[in-house]
Amino acid sequence: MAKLNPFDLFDVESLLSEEEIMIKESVARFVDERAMPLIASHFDKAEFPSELVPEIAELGLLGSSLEGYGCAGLNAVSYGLICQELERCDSGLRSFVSVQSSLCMYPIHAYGTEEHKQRWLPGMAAGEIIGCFGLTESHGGSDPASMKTHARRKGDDWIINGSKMWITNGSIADIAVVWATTDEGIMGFVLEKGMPGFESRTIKSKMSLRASVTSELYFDNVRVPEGNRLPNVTGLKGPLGCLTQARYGISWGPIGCAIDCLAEVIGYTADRVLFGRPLAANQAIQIRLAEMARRITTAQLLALQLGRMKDAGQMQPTQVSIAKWNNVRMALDIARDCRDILGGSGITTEYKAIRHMLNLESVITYEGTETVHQLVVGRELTGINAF
Ligand code: TGC
Ligand code: FAD
Repeated sequence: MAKLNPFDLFDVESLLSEEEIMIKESVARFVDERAMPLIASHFDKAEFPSELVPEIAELGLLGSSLEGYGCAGLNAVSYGLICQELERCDSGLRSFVSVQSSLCMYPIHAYGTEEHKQRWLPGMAAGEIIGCFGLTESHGGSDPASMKTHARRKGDDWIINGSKMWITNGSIADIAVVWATTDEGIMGFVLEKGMPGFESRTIKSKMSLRASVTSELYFDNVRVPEGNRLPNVTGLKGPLGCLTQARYGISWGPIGCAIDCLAEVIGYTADRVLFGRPLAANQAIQIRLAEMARRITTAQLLALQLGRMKDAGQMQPTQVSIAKWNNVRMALDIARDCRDILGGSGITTEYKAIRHMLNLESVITYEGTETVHQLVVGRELTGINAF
Protein backbone atom coordinates (compact mmCIF):
# COMPACT_ATOMS: atom_id res chain seq x y z
CA MET A 1 0.00 0.00 0.00
CA ALA A 2 1.20 3.49 -0.82
CA LYS A 3 2.48 5.52 2.12
CA LEU A 4 -0.02 8.18 3.17
CA ASN A 5 0.94 11.85 3.31
CA PRO A 6 0.83 12.55 7.09
CA PHE A 7 -0.37 16.10 6.41
CA ASP A 8 -3.08 15.09 3.93
CA LEU A 9 -4.32 11.70 5.12
CA PHE A 10 -7.51 11.85 3.01
CA ASP A 11 -5.69 12.98 -0.14
CA VAL A 12 -7.62 16.24 -0.29
CA GLU A 13 -5.08 17.34 -2.88
CA SER A 14 -6.64 14.86 -5.33
CA LEU A 15 -9.84 16.95 -5.12
CA LEU A 16 -8.02 20.05 -6.35
CA SER A 17 -7.73 21.14 -9.99
CA GLU A 18 -4.33 21.35 -11.69
CA GLU A 19 -4.48 25.14 -11.47
CA GLU A 20 -5.28 25.04 -7.73
CA ILE A 21 -2.34 22.67 -7.09
CA MET A 22 -0.05 24.92 -9.11
CA ILE A 23 -1.08 27.99 -7.08
CA LYS A 24 -0.63 26.12 -3.80
CA GLU A 25 2.83 24.94 -4.84
CA SER A 26 4.01 28.34 -5.99
CA VAL A 27 2.93 29.99 -2.71
CA ALA A 28 4.49 27.10 -0.76
CA ARG A 29 7.79 27.68 -2.59
CA PHE A 30 7.70 31.39 -1.76
CA VAL A 31 6.93 30.58 1.87
CA ASP A 32 9.69 27.97 2.24
CA GLU A 33 12.40 29.86 0.38
CA ARG A 34 11.69 33.50 1.22
CA ALA A 35 9.36 33.89 4.21
CA MET A 36 10.23 31.02 6.59
CA PRO A 37 13.94 31.92 6.91
CA LEU A 38 13.19 35.41 8.21
CA ILE A 39 9.89 35.12 10.09
CA ALA A 40 11.14 34.12 13.56
CA SER A 41 13.51 37.07 13.78
CA HIS A 42 10.80 39.50 12.61
CA PHE A 43 8.46 38.04 15.22
CA ASP A 44 11.16 38.43 17.89
CA LYS A 45 11.80 42.04 16.87
CA ALA A 46 8.05 42.76 16.46
CA GLU A 47 8.55 43.84 12.85
CA PHE A 48 6.31 43.28 9.86
CA PRO A 49 8.37 41.78 6.99
CA SER A 50 7.54 44.59 4.57
CA GLU A 51 10.38 43.48 2.28
CA LEU A 52 8.16 40.55 1.22
CA VAL A 53 5.29 42.74 -0.04
CA PRO A 54 6.63 43.24 -3.61
CA GLU A 55 7.03 39.45 -4.01
CA ILE A 56 3.58 38.78 -2.54
CA ALA A 57 2.17 41.24 -5.09
CA GLU A 58 4.25 39.76 -7.91
CA LEU A 59 2.75 36.33 -7.15
CA GLY A 60 -0.74 37.85 -7.58
CA LEU A 61 -1.77 37.24 -3.97
CA LEU A 62 -3.30 40.69 -3.32
CA GLY A 63 -7.00 40.83 -4.21
CA SER A 64 -6.47 37.45 -5.86
CA SER A 65 -10.15 36.56 -6.12
CA LEU A 66 -11.25 39.90 -7.59
CA GLU A 67 -11.83 40.35 -11.33
CA GLY A 68 -10.09 43.08 -13.32
CA TYR A 69 -8.04 46.10 -12.14
CA GLY A 70 -4.79 44.10 -12.10
CA CYS A 71 -6.24 41.34 -9.88
CA ALA A 72 -5.77 37.64 -10.63
CA GLY A 73 -9.47 36.60 -10.67
CA LEU A 74 -8.78 33.26 -8.97
CA ASN A 75 -11.52 31.06 -7.52
CA ALA A 76 -12.34 30.85 -3.80
CA VAL A 77 -10.54 27.53 -3.27
CA SER A 78 -7.33 29.07 -4.63
CA TYR A 79 -7.70 32.02 -2.26
CA GLY A 80 -8.15 29.54 0.60
CA LEU A 81 -5.01 27.63 -0.40
CA ILE A 82 -3.06 30.91 -0.55
CA CYS A 83 -4.19 31.70 3.01
CA GLN A 84 -3.26 28.20 4.18
CA GLU A 85 0.25 28.37 2.74
CA LEU A 86 0.92 31.92 4.03
CA GLU A 87 -0.33 31.05 7.51
CA ARG A 88 1.87 27.94 7.52
CA CYS A 89 4.59 30.56 7.85
CA ASP A 90 2.86 33.05 10.17
CA SER A 91 -0.65 34.34 10.84
CA GLY A 92 0.72 37.87 10.42
CA LEU A 93 1.57 37.24 6.78
CA ARG A 94 -1.91 35.85 6.08
CA SER A 95 -3.44 38.72 8.06
CA PHE A 96 -1.68 41.25 5.83
CA VAL A 97 -3.08 39.58 2.73
CA SER A 98 -6.58 39.08 4.26
CA VAL A 99 -6.90 42.72 5.23
CA GLN A 100 -5.55 44.07 1.95
CA SER A 101 -7.67 41.69 -0.15
CA SER A 102 -10.89 40.90 1.71
CA LEU A 103 -11.31 43.93 3.93
CA CYS A 104 -9.99 46.77 1.80
CA MET A 105 -9.94 45.82 -1.89
CA TYR A 106 -13.19 43.83 -1.63
CA PRO A 107 -15.34 46.74 -0.32
CA ILE A 108 -13.86 49.10 -2.93
CA HIS A 109 -14.69 46.48 -5.60
CA ALA A 110 -18.15 45.62 -4.22
CA TYR A 111 -19.39 48.98 -2.91
CA GLY A 112 -17.25 51.59 -4.71
CA THR A 113 -17.71 53.51 -7.96
CA GLU A 114 -15.83 52.80 -11.20
CA GLU A 115 -13.62 55.81 -10.39
CA HIS A 116 -12.75 54.30 -6.97
CA LYS A 117 -11.81 50.98 -8.55
CA GLN A 118 -9.59 52.60 -11.19
CA ARG A 119 -8.00 54.87 -8.60
CA TRP A 120 -7.06 52.35 -5.94
CA LEU A 121 -7.30 48.70 -6.99
CA PRO A 122 -4.41 48.44 -9.51
CA GLY A 123 -2.00 50.05 -7.00
CA MET A 124 -3.28 47.79 -4.23
CA ALA A 125 -2.88 44.65 -6.36
CA ALA A 126 0.70 45.79 -7.09
CA GLY A 127 1.40 46.27 -3.37
CA GLU A 128 2.08 49.98 -3.93
CA ILE A 129 -0.97 51.13 -1.96
CA ILE A 130 -1.53 49.44 1.42
CA GLY A 131 -4.99 49.40 2.96
CA CYS A 132 -6.55 48.83 6.36
CA PHE A 133 -10.11 48.31 7.63
CA GLY A 134 -11.48 50.29 10.54
CA LEU A 135 -14.56 48.75 12.13
CA THR A 136 -13.68 47.84 15.74
CA GLU A 137 -13.84 50.45 18.49
CA SER A 138 -12.34 50.19 21.97
CA HIS A 139 -15.67 49.89 23.80
CA GLY A 140 -16.64 46.54 22.22
CA GLY A 141 -15.57 44.95 18.97
CA SER A 142 -18.10 42.11 19.07
CA ASP A 143 -20.93 44.62 18.78
CA PRO A 144 -19.98 46.89 15.87
CA ALA A 145 -23.54 48.24 15.68
CA SER A 146 -22.68 50.24 18.82
CA MET A 147 -19.98 52.24 17.01
CA LYS A 148 -19.50 55.87 18.02
CA THR A 149 -17.40 57.08 15.09
CA HIS A 150 -19.66 59.52 13.29
CA ALA A 151 -19.73 61.21 9.89
CA ARG A 152 -21.74 64.41 9.40
CA ARG A 153 -22.51 65.94 6.01
CA LYS A 154 -21.10 69.42 5.42
CA GLY A 155 -21.77 70.68 1.91
CA ASP A 156 -20.08 68.27 -0.51
CA ASP A 157 -17.90 66.82 2.26
CA TRP A 158 -18.25 64.69 5.39
CA ILE A 159 -16.72 65.52 8.76
CA ILE A 160 -15.58 62.39 10.62
CA ASN A 161 -14.91 62.19 14.36
CA GLY A 162 -14.09 59.15 16.49
CA SER A 163 -11.50 56.39 16.77
CA LYS A 164 -10.86 52.74 15.88
CA MET A 165 -8.90 50.12 17.81
CA TRP A 166 -6.89 47.00 16.90
CA ILE A 167 -6.52 47.89 13.23
CA THR A 168 -4.23 45.57 11.24
CA ASN A 169 -1.84 47.49 8.91
CA GLY A 170 -3.16 50.76 10.46
CA SER A 171 0.15 52.64 10.71
CA ILE A 172 1.58 51.40 7.40
CA ALA A 173 -1.59 51.97 5.40
CA ASP A 174 -1.94 54.55 2.63
CA ILE A 175 -5.73 54.27 2.75
CA ALA A 176 -8.26 53.16 5.38
CA VAL A 177 -11.77 51.88 4.76
CA VAL A 178 -13.52 53.38 7.79
CA TRP A 179 -17.07 52.58 8.87
CA ALA A 180 -19.00 55.38 10.57
CA THR A 181 -22.57 56.10 11.64
CA THR A 182 -24.40 58.84 9.79
CA ASP A 183 -27.91 60.23 10.02
CA GLU A 184 -28.70 57.85 7.14
CA GLY A 185 -27.15 54.68 8.69
CA ILE A 186 -23.67 53.11 8.77
CA MET A 187 -21.54 54.07 5.76
CA GLY A 188 -18.03 53.31 4.50
CA PHE A 189 -15.45 56.00 3.65
CA VAL A 190 -11.97 55.76 2.16
CA LEU A 191 -9.63 57.93 4.22
CA GLU A 192 -6.22 58.79 2.84
CA LYS A 193 -2.99 59.11 4.77
CA GLY A 194 -2.19 62.74 5.40
CA MET A 195 -5.79 63.97 5.53
CA PRO A 196 -5.71 66.64 8.29
CA GLY A 197 -6.99 65.22 11.60
CA PHE A 198 -6.38 61.57 10.61
CA GLU A 199 -3.72 59.95 12.82
CA SER A 200 -2.59 56.42 13.62
CA ARG A 201 -0.62 54.96 16.51
CA THR A 202 1.01 51.52 16.56
CA ILE A 203 -0.03 49.30 19.47
CA LYS A 204 3.10 48.09 21.31
CA SER A 205 3.77 45.24 23.74
CA LYS A 206 1.75 42.65 21.79
CA MET A 207 2.62 39.05 22.60
CA SER A 208 0.67 37.84 19.55
CA LEU A 209 0.91 38.69 15.85
CA ARG A 210 4.21 40.37 16.52
CA ALA A 211 5.16 40.21 12.83
CA SER A 212 2.04 42.22 11.97
CA VAL A 213 1.29 45.91 12.50
CA THR A 214 -1.74 46.63 14.73
CA SER A 215 -2.82 50.22 15.36
CA GLU A 216 -5.29 52.70 16.74
CA LEU A 217 -6.84 55.22 14.32
CA TYR A 218 -8.00 58.69 15.39
CA PHE A 219 -10.32 61.02 13.47
CA ASP A 220 -10.49 64.62 14.65
CA ASN A 221 -12.80 66.58 12.35
CA VAL A 222 -11.38 64.82 9.29
CA ARG A 223 -12.89 66.38 6.15
CA VAL A 224 -13.61 63.62 3.63
CA PRO A 225 -14.98 64.42 0.16
CA GLU A 226 -18.28 62.79 -0.87
CA GLY A 227 -16.17 61.27 -3.68
CA ASN A 228 -14.41 59.11 -1.04
CA ARG A 229 -17.63 57.54 0.25
CA LEU A 230 -18.47 54.00 -0.87
CA PRO A 231 -21.95 54.71 -2.22
CA ASN A 232 -23.29 51.24 -2.96
CA VAL A 233 -24.02 50.00 0.58
CA THR A 234 -25.62 51.42 3.73
CA GLY A 235 -25.99 49.62 7.06
CA LEU A 236 -24.09 46.99 9.02
CA LYS A 237 -24.39 44.54 6.15
CA GLY A 238 -21.61 46.59 4.44
CA PRO A 239 -18.81 45.74 6.88
CA LEU A 240 -20.30 42.33 7.73
CA GLY A 241 -20.21 41.44 4.03
CA CYS A 242 -16.44 42.12 4.05
CA LEU A 243 -16.01 40.04 7.21
CA THR A 244 -17.61 37.06 5.48
CA GLN A 245 -14.88 37.24 2.81
CA ALA A 246 -12.06 37.50 5.36
CA ARG A 247 -13.51 34.86 7.68
CA TYR A 248 -13.67 32.50 4.72
CA GLY A 249 -9.90 32.90 4.25
CA ILE A 250 -9.33 32.43 7.98
CA SER A 251 -11.17 29.11 7.76
CA TRP A 252 -8.23 27.89 5.65
CA GLY A 253 -5.26 29.75 7.11
CA PRO A 254 -4.90 28.02 10.50
CA ILE A 255 -4.75 24.61 8.78
CA GLY A 256 -1.31 25.80 7.68
CA CYS A 257 -0.29 26.56 11.29
CA ALA A 258 -1.49 23.14 12.45
CA ILE A 259 0.40 21.32 9.68
CA ASP A 260 3.56 23.27 10.47
CA CYS A 261 3.28 22.42 14.18
CA LEU A 262 2.56 18.73 13.54
CA ALA A 263 5.49 18.46 11.11
CA GLU A 264 7.76 19.97 13.74
CA VAL A 265 6.75 17.56 16.52
CA ILE A 266 6.81 14.47 14.31
CA GLY A 267 10.48 15.27 13.65
CA TYR A 268 11.19 16.22 17.25
CA THR A 269 9.60 13.14 18.84
CA ALA A 270 11.44 10.84 16.41
CA ASP A 271 14.81 12.31 17.42
CA ARG A 272 14.29 12.89 21.13
CA VAL A 273 15.31 9.84 23.16
CA LEU A 274 13.91 9.55 26.68
CA PHE A 275 13.86 6.46 28.90
CA GLY A 276 15.90 4.64 26.28
CA ARG A 277 13.60 5.06 23.27
CA PRO A 278 12.33 7.79 20.95
CA LEU A 279 9.56 9.90 22.44
CA ALA A 280 7.49 8.93 19.35
CA ALA A 281 7.49 5.28 20.50
CA ASN A 282 5.23 6.09 23.47
CA GLN A 283 1.53 5.33 23.13
CA ALA A 284 0.62 8.56 24.88
CA ILE A 285 2.58 10.59 22.30
CA GLN A 286 1.22 8.65 19.30
CA ILE A 287 -2.35 9.21 20.49
CA ARG A 288 -1.68 12.95 20.68
CA LEU A 289 -0.17 13.01 17.18
CA ALA A 290 -3.04 10.92 15.80
CA GLU A 291 -5.54 13.27 17.39
CA MET A 292 -3.84 16.21 15.66
CA ALA A 293 -3.94 14.44 12.28
CA ARG A 294 -7.64 13.60 12.76
CA ARG A 295 -8.51 17.21 13.48
CA ILE A 296 -6.40 18.54 10.58
CA THR A 297 -8.11 16.09 8.19
CA THR A 298 -11.56 17.20 9.34
CA ALA A 299 -10.60 20.86 8.96
CA GLN A 300 -9.22 20.30 5.44
CA LEU A 301 -12.45 18.67 4.27
CA LEU A 302 -14.57 21.37 5.90
CA ALA A 303 -12.55 24.17 4.28
CA LEU A 304 -12.61 22.56 0.85
CA GLN A 305 -16.38 22.02 0.90
CA LEU A 306 -16.85 25.63 2.11
CA GLY A 307 -14.72 26.81 -0.81
CA ARG A 308 -16.63 24.72 -3.34
CA MET A 309 -19.90 26.17 -1.98
CA LYS A 310 -18.46 29.70 -2.24
CA ASP A 311 -17.40 29.09 -5.82
CA ALA A 312 -20.91 27.82 -6.57
CA GLY A 313 -22.39 30.99 -5.02
CA GLN A 314 -24.07 28.95 -2.26
CA MET A 315 -21.98 29.71 0.82
CA GLN A 316 -23.88 31.19 3.78
CA PRO A 317 -22.44 33.21 6.71
CA THR A 318 -23.48 30.53 9.25
CA GLN A 319 -21.37 27.97 7.38
CA VAL A 320 -18.43 30.37 7.49
CA SER A 321 -18.95 30.72 11.25
CA ILE A 322 -18.79 26.94 11.78
CA ALA A 323 -15.63 26.67 9.69
CA LYS A 324 -13.85 29.64 11.30
CA TRP A 325 -14.76 28.38 14.79
CA ASN A 326 -13.79 24.74 14.13
CA ASN A 327 -10.58 25.37 12.22
CA VAL A 328 -9.13 28.09 14.45
CA ARG A 329 -9.96 26.08 17.59
CA MET A 330 -8.37 23.01 15.99
CA ALA A 331 -5.14 24.88 15.21
CA LEU A 332 -4.93 26.62 18.58
CA ASP A 333 -5.35 23.33 20.47
CA ILE A 334 -2.75 21.64 18.27
CA ALA A 335 -0.24 24.50 18.65
CA ARG A 336 -0.65 24.42 22.45
CA ASP A 337 -0.22 20.64 22.53
CA CYS A 338 2.84 20.78 20.27
CA ARG A 339 4.35 23.46 22.48
CA ASP A 340 4.00 21.07 25.41
CA ILE A 341 5.48 18.09 23.55
CA LEU A 342 8.55 20.20 22.76
CA GLY A 343 9.16 20.61 26.50
CA GLY A 344 11.48 23.45 27.46
CA SER A 345 12.59 23.88 23.84
CA GLY A 346 9.00 24.75 23.05
CA ILE A 347 9.16 28.07 24.85
CA THR A 348 11.60 29.71 22.43
CA THR A 349 10.96 30.90 18.90
CA GLU A 350 13.72 28.57 17.70
CA TYR A 351 10.79 26.17 17.40
CA LYS A 352 7.61 27.31 15.67
CA ALA A 353 4.83 26.03 17.92
CA ILE A 354 4.87 28.87 20.43
CA ARG A 355 4.82 31.53 17.69
CA HIS A 356 1.82 29.87 16.02
CA MET A 357 0.17 29.38 19.42
CA LEU A 358 0.56 33.04 20.38
CA ASN A 359 -0.65 34.21 16.97
CA LEU A 360 -3.70 31.96 17.12
CA GLU A 361 -4.74 33.64 20.37
CA SER A 362 -5.50 36.67 18.18
CA VAL A 363 -7.00 34.65 15.35
CA ILE A 364 -9.54 33.09 17.71
CA THR A 365 -10.49 36.62 18.86
CA TYR A 366 -10.52 38.65 15.65
CA GLU A 367 -12.98 38.37 12.80
CA GLY A 368 -15.64 37.36 15.35
CA THR A 369 -14.61 35.70 18.60
CA GLU A 370 -15.25 32.00 19.03
CA THR A 371 -18.30 32.88 21.14
CA VAL A 372 -19.71 35.18 18.44
CA HIS A 373 -19.49 32.33 15.91
CA GLN A 374 -21.06 29.86 18.33
CA LEU A 375 -23.96 32.27 18.85
CA VAL A 376 -24.39 32.75 15.08
CA VAL A 377 -24.76 28.97 14.78
CA GLY A 378 -27.07 28.89 17.83
CA ARG A 379 -29.26 31.54 16.19
CA GLU A 380 -29.46 29.44 13.03
CA LEU A 381 -30.52 26.34 15.00
CA THR A 382 -33.05 27.97 17.31
CA GLY A 383 -34.23 31.01 15.40
CA ILE A 384 -33.57 33.01 18.59
CA ASN A 385 -31.06 35.90 18.51
CA ALA A 386 -28.98 35.61 21.71
CA PHE A 387 -26.88 38.74 21.04
P1 TGC B 1 -27.52 41.42 12.24
O1 TGC B 1 -28.85 41.98 12.59
O2 TGC B 1 -27.26 39.97 12.36
O3 TGC B 1 -27.17 41.87 10.73
C1 TGC B 1 -27.20 43.20 10.29
C2 TGC B 1 -27.25 43.15 8.77
O4 TGC B 1 -26.07 42.53 8.27
C3 TGC B 1 -26.41 41.31 7.55
N1 TGC B 1 -25.41 40.30 7.94
C4 TGC B 1 -24.43 39.89 7.15
N2 TGC B 1 -24.13 40.20 5.88
C5 TGC B 1 -23.05 39.59 5.34
N3 TGC B 1 -22.27 38.73 6.02
C6 TGC B 1 -22.54 38.42 7.31
N4 TGC B 1 -21.73 37.60 7.99
C7 TGC B 1 -23.66 39.00 7.93
N5 TGC B 1 -24.19 38.91 9.17
C8 TGC B 1 -25.27 39.71 9.16
C9 TGC B 1 -27.80 40.95 8.02
O5 TGC B 1 -28.48 40.21 7.05
C10 TGC B 1 -28.41 42.32 8.22
O6 TGC B 1 -28.72 42.85 6.95
P2 TGC B 1 -30.02 43.78 6.75
O7 TGC B 1 -30.14 43.94 5.27
O8 TGC B 1 -31.15 43.01 7.35
O9 TGC B 1 -29.72 45.04 7.47
O10 TGC B 1 -26.49 42.23 13.07
P3 TGC B 1 -26.13 42.10 14.55
O11 TGC B 1 -25.81 43.46 15.07
O12 TGC B 1 -27.14 41.24 15.29
O13 TGC B 1 -24.76 41.29 14.38
C11 TGC B 1 -24.48 40.29 15.14
C12 TGC B 1 -23.00 39.83 15.07
C13 TGC B 1 -22.55 39.67 16.50
C14 TGC B 1 -22.97 38.50 14.36
C15 TGC B 1 -22.08 40.84 14.36
O14 TGC B 1 -22.15 42.10 14.95
C16 TGC B 1 -20.65 40.35 14.34
O15 TGC B 1 -20.25 39.58 13.47
N6 TGC B 1 -19.78 40.79 15.32
C17 TGC B 1 -18.37 40.48 15.34
C18 TGC B 1 -17.61 41.65 14.79
C19 TGC B 1 -16.35 41.23 14.09
O16 TGC B 1 -16.18 40.13 13.65
N7 TGC B 1 -15.45 42.19 13.89
C20 TGC B 1 -14.29 41.95 13.11
C21 TGC B 1 -13.57 43.25 12.83
S1 TGC B 1 -12.41 43.14 11.50
C22 TGC B 1 -11.18 42.16 12.10
O17 TGC B 1 -11.22 41.57 13.12
C23 TGC B 1 -10.03 42.05 11.20
S2 TGC B 1 -8.79 41.02 11.76
C24 TGC B 1 -8.26 40.56 10.24
C25 TGC B 1 -6.93 40.11 10.14
O18 TGC B 1 -5.95 40.76 10.61
O19 TGC B 1 -6.78 39.02 9.53
P1 FAD C 1 -15.17 42.11 23.18
O1 FAD C 1 -16.17 42.30 22.11
O2 FAD C 1 -15.14 43.10 24.30
O3 FAD C 1 -15.31 40.65 23.78
C1 FAD C 1 -14.74 40.28 25.04
C2 FAD C 1 -15.19 38.86 25.41
O4 FAD C 1 -16.60 38.84 25.57
C3 FAD C 1 -14.86 37.83 24.32
O5 FAD C 1 -14.47 36.63 24.94
C4 FAD C 1 -16.20 37.63 23.63
O6 FAD C 1 -16.33 36.35 23.02
C5 FAD C 1 -17.15 37.78 24.81
N1 FAD C 1 -18.51 38.14 24.37
C6 FAD C 1 -18.88 39.15 23.56
N2 FAD C 1 -20.21 39.17 23.38
C7 FAD C 1 -20.70 38.11 24.09
C8 FAD C 1 -22.00 37.58 24.31
N3 FAD C 1 -23.07 38.13 23.73
N4 FAD C 1 -22.13 36.49 25.09
C9 FAD C 1 -21.05 35.92 25.68
N5 FAD C 1 -19.79 36.38 25.50
C10 FAD C 1 -19.62 37.45 24.72
N6 FAD C 1 -10.75 45.04 13.94
C11 FAD C 1 -10.92 45.80 12.82
O7 FAD C 1 -11.93 46.47 12.64
N7 FAD C 1 -9.95 45.81 11.85
C12 FAD C 1 -8.81 45.10 11.97
O8 FAD C 1 -7.98 45.13 11.05
C13 FAD C 1 -8.61 44.33 13.15
N8 FAD C 1 -7.44 43.66 13.34
C14 FAD C 1 -7.19 43.05 14.54
C15 FAD C 1 -5.93 42.51 14.80
C16 FAD C 1 -5.66 41.95 16.06
C17 FAD C 1 -4.27 41.43 16.35
C18 FAD C 1 -6.67 41.88 17.04
C19 FAD C 1 -6.40 41.25 18.37
C20 FAD C 1 -7.91 42.38 16.77
C21 FAD C 1 -8.20 42.98 15.53
N9 FAD C 1 -9.42 43.60 15.28
C22 FAD C 1 -9.62 44.33 14.14
C23 FAD C 1 -10.43 43.66 16.33
C24 FAD C 1 -11.19 42.35 16.54
O9 FAD C 1 -12.11 42.15 15.52
C25 FAD C 1 -11.84 42.43 17.91
O10 FAD C 1 -10.82 42.31 18.88
C26 FAD C 1 -12.90 41.36 18.11
O11 FAD C 1 -14.00 41.59 17.26
C27 FAD C 1 -13.40 41.29 19.58
O12 FAD C 1 -13.71 42.55 20.05
P2 FAD C 1 -13.11 43.05 21.46
O13 FAD C 1 -11.65 42.84 21.42
O14 FAD C 1 -13.59 44.42 21.70
O15 FAD C 1 -13.71 42.04 22.53
